[in-house]
Amino acid sequence: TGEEQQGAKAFYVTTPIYYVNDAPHLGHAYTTVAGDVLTRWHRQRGEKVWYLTGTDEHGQKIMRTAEANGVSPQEWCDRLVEEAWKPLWEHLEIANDDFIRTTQERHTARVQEFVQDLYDKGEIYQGSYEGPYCVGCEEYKAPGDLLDGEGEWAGQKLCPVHKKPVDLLKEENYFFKLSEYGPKLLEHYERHPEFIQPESARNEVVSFVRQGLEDLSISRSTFDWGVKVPWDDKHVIYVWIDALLNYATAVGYGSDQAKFEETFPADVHLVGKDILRFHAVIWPAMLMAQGLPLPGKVAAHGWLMVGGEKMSKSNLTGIKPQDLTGHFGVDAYRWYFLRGIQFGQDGSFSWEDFSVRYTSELANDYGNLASRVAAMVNKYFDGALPEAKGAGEAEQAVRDGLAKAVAEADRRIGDELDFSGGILAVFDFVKQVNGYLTEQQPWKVAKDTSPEAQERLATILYTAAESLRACAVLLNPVMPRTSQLLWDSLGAEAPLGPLAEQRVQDAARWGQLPAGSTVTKGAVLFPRLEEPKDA
Ligand code: ME8
Repeated sequence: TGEEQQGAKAFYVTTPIYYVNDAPHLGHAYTTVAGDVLTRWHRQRGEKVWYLTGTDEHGQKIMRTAEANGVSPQEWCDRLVEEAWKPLWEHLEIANDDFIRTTQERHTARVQEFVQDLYDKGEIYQGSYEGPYCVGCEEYKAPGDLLDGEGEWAGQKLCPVHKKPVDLLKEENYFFKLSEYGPKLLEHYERHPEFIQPESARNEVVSFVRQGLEDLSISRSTFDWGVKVPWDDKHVIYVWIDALLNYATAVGYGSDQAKFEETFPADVHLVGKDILRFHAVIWPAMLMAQGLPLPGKVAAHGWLMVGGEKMSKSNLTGIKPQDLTGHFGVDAYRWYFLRGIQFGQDGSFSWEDFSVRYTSELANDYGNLASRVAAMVNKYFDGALPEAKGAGEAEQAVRDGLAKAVAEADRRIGDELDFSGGILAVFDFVKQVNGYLTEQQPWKVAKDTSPEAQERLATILYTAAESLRACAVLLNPVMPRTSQLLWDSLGAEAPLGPLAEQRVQDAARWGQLPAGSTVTKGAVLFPRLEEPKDA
């Protein structure tokens, strides 16, 4: 759009690039939907935004999975990306601008250059690593962090995340002088308290770095599914060094300087708390070593839990995102996890909780408001939005409520990544408008045919419809399909233009829907739920 300045820095949002050892589950979708909502929110502020997601395709975990399935790692990755990952993001209406795969040449060539540069600068030296490694995490582990195995694993050490035995490595590696970056990192955390969110995550990282950092092995020499170390092709680059660099290579690092400067560094790296240290310690140290600017924020969210454990590819109990969207719809799905879980905290999912919230908040509060208003405008004014003549105290209270909802949602979602708080602010406003209608009783006012009563009726219905106009705008980043249905039902597109071009900053400006707009009894926003099959 014309507002976007050519050459201005984009607001750059990333998700982790996910391992393609298996299909995506609710946890991956949680991060990616959050990023999408943040992206769409900033777009509706009129900002230029760049939203990146992708897949992490190297390393032992992928290699072993491919072997177990009797195909080459590359074939396995191609299949999973095309058949599972990209289709899910399309299904969930994820508006990413790019999708990076770490096996792409645009990535691998630049990763080699980056690592070669560090080697030339003396930031990398040769050594050997002896110690535990968890292939599930693709992470070198500190012996003190491991659990003691029992039963079939008696005498073995287990990864605290995967609860499975770790591998014991003894191999030649190259090391990055990470230990030298502790003081600089601490200084950065100190000067930029917003760098790690939430507070608890920040504290964890600070105390971890204060204990002293060890140098990091950045290559592996006992398998070959990875990017080759350019000066020693018996080694492949450690998958995490390869992976973190996606945030740079995808936006033109080493290939398109203009694009790189317009985009890099990320304003927000969204991550689960499992991979916080990689993003808040290793990644900034790599950037410092190369003299590149650091990201604005690493935002760690909590885990979706199943039966008290982190939901993972192996303990999903069979729930796929598609099972939930099939039952509740894509928009309700996008809404539910952000509405129900405080971003940063762990949360769990249950069909029952989802059903209850769907029915009370989406169908009864929001959906009903939209259908009632459209029905009354049709019944009393033949579907032509009436003009509001004069506003009383009750109408002023609605306008004030809207102004408050807009300011609060904008601050919470756009600035603080407090998705549940921001969504709640909008839904409180929905409740307020419902309360307004209950008090004003337009259906009773309508029975009085006097001109004063008819004017009053017009004012009430206009107030409700104009409130809904704002709800469609504010909820569009979260629920784009239903917001469009509402936008269409209010006849807003013709006078006001496309929904995605409505600005958050203008959402509270009263009186945008012109009198005479054609209000139709559109599709039901949130249909009554079918009984679950097993109920
Ligand atoms: O870690 N709850 O990939 P990954 C919430 N390739 N979020 C969850 C989750 C859960 N139970 N399970 C997974 C990797 N996630 C690396 C990343 S980035 C340079 C490389 C989400 O496939 C969450 O965002 O294991 C978590 O950080 C990510 O998926 C891990 O995905």
